[in-house]
Amino acid sequence: MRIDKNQINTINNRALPDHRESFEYLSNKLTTKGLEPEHLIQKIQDFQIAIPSWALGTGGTRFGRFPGGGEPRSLEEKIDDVGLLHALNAGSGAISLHIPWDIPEDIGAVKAHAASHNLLFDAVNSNTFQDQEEQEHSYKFGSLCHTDSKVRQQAIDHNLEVIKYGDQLGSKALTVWLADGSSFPGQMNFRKALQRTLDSLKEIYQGMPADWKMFVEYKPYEPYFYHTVIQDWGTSHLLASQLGDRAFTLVDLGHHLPNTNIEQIVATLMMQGKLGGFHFNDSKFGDDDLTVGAMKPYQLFLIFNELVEGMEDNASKNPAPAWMIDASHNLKDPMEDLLQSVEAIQLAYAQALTVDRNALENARESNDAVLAQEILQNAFRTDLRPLIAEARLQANAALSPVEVYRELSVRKQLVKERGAKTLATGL
Ligand SMILES: [Mn+2]
Repeated sequence: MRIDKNQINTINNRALPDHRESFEYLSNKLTTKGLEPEHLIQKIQDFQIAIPSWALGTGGTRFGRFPGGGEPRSLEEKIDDVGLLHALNAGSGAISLHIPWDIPEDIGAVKAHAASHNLLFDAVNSNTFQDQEEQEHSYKFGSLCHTDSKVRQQAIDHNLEVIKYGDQLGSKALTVWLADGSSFPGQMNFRKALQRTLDSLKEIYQGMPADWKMFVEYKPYEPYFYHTVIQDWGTSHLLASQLGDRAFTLVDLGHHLPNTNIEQIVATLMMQGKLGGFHFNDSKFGDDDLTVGAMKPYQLFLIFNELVEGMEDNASKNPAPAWMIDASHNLKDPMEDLLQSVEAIQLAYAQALTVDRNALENARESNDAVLAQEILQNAFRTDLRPLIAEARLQANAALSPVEVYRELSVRKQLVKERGAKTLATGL
């Protein structure tokens, strides 16, 4: 299924008078503050967020999975779904593939298919946290950290294979997330496990094309519950630093212990030029994979405040981070969930762009905590939704993506095309 731009226009037109009024009001407010609405719109349009191929099916928990019907049955259909999202919001112009769930069979055809939706291939993701059929060695007790060199070699070879697929598709980065860890004190030698992981990563790093980057993701617990080999940003940074200039830390918002100051982590990594990528999601307790902005929109804004500051004052030459959503949940239609997530990200980004940085810096230098809070919360509490809608409108996308998605009965159409009992590969 493809959405015709005329269908979007027809629905947009109905809401246009109301939108014009809201946008004009906001536009005047922003101009008075010395901001240029058109400049902000350009920045929002340039900010593209990659959709992971595993988020298009209904996710599950370890207790169950409740598929919603019409899920993509193949890589082509996953690309179609991201194409639908991009047609609606003009902000999801890339797809992030997970191997081996999405092995491209005909590279040329897959590339052409993505191009027909104006989609690029973002970072590719390896998987050594599951055993696949026909796999010789098990990852039950780890992959890149395993005590047995044959298991480590199998995991290294898998990553090199993922790079090969990604290279053919035009990806420029590999994201490595390891489940490696232990569930019982004494089970694993911390030092040996970390050393073996570093040695394995070095082999993968050396196998990357010269223009590729490696993103090393961290996570404090789960699936193992006593320790994980790459538990935090510091461990990831240590590995990335020893690997080389093209290795970076990847921050996944859900991979922190409760109340961790993620915005500070972002600031520190950018100061070191070592922030490679971002996985967006939201959480109440742990790696909950909830819709971005559903729980803690102010935290998301504070994170973007650091990201924008880091990008505008880039003395460390941190490369432009790769932006990806990493979420999939049980309850919502995954497409609607992703539309909401992209909007929340764009909104937090736009809000951060409107922060008066000079005034904030002056408040900080004079230790005026009250004024600093006023400046940040003033930006956070200004409703920029008409600005995001205008950015979409100017890009021929939907003023209100979820509304259009529902009005066009996209899910119903997908169920009709694909069936009610399809199951997308993924978690
Ligand atoms: Mn992640």
